[in-house]
Formats: sequence, C-alpha cells, structure tokens
Amino acid sequence: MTLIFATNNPNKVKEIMAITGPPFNIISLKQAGIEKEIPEPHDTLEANATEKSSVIYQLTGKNCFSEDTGLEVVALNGAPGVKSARYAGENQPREAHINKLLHELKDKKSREARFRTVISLIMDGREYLFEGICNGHITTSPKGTEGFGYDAVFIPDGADSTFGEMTLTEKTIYSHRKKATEQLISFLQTKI
Ligand code: ITT
Repeated sequence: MTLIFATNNPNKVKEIMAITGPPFNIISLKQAGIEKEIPEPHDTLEANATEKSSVIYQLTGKNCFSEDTGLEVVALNGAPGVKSARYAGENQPREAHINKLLHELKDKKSREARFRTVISLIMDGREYLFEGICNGHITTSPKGTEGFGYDAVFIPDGADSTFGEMTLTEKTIYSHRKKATEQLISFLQTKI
C-alpha cells in the first residue's frame, strides 16, 4: 500500500520512515515529484493537518497523510503550540525559537511541556485523524545537536537527556510522532 507523506520537513520524513515498513510504502513529496509549499493557516494542529493532506489529495487524487506537531508548554498556556514553526518569526533558525522559549520561561516555576502530533490521513476520499503525545519538560539551556526544532531543550518523561542528545532510535522510544504513527499503522492494517 503506497501513501504520500505530505510534508516538506525532511526530519519528519526520516523519523516516519524509520517507524514504518512493508507492506506500507511511504513516499515523500519529493519522491512523488511534488514541489509545493503547503499552507498552515489555521489555529489548531488538527485543522492544519487536514489542510496539508487535503491540498495533496486534491492535487494527486492519491491516498496521503500529513502531520502537524506543536510543542505545548503548560506555563505558557499551550504556546508555542500550533505556532511552533514560527514562534520567533517566519524563517528563523531553530536557535531563535529556542531562545525565545527559554526567555519566556525564565521566571516560571513549571517547565512542564508536551509535544503533540496530529496525523490526518485521507484514504479513498475520507479523512481519519490520529494523535500522539509525549510529556516532558523544557531544560534551562540547549543540549545536543541531534534532531530538529525544539529537540535540544526537551527531555521526555522517563529519560534524563534531551531529544537533541538522543539518536533517532532513542528518540523513537518516547516520541509523539511514533505514537501517532503507530495508531496510523494499526488503522491501515485493518484496511489490507
Ligand atoms: P510540514 O508542515 O511541511 O510538515 P513543518 O516543519 O512546517 O513541516 P510543523 O508545522 O508541524 O511542520 O512543525 C512545527 C514545528 O514544531 C517544527 O518546525 C519544529 O520546530 C517543531 N517540531 C515538530 N516536531 C518536532 C520534534 O519531533 N522535535 C522538535 N521539534 C519539533
């Protein structure tokens, strides 16, 4: 079963490819020969995920899925959340987003946070949503250079290092993306 993964983020592709395998053949937008900026105009992860998968389904007519992920920090009332990719402004390097986050948390007692991933699958014209959550906390300074986004400042519950200090295999043990993808795979298995 072939599915297009509607994302332009190569890190997401790497992580999802490491989780999925036969009989599911996941191909990236790049592999499908599609070059398209996909809009994320909405104020929920769910609506943005739907937007991304719908755009690609309308373009190709092929079964596809997308995902939208946000870092939700309790003391910041869920921010940066759906705005995680542009917290310190559009097209800023990850250091800028991390610095803003650490600054906002400077005087806060709680550093509790979670990553939340929402997957939108469009299969034969119908949409299905899946969610994965990873609870943890934000460090006071970045550690590690692996991964992407906020990985260097996030320690998942049950671990003592940041995602940025973990290999891809280690991150996958805890990851929000892994949890959402497992649900997607369980669902797809019922469709074979
Ligand atoms: P697509 O929309 O093309 O899928 P994107 O990078 O714009 O890619 P999102 O809007 O879902 O994707 O991403 C929100 C941001 O959240 C992302 O740019 C990272 O900064 C951060 N992020 C998402 N997943 C993450 C993860 O597993 N670890 C660390 N940061 C993550």
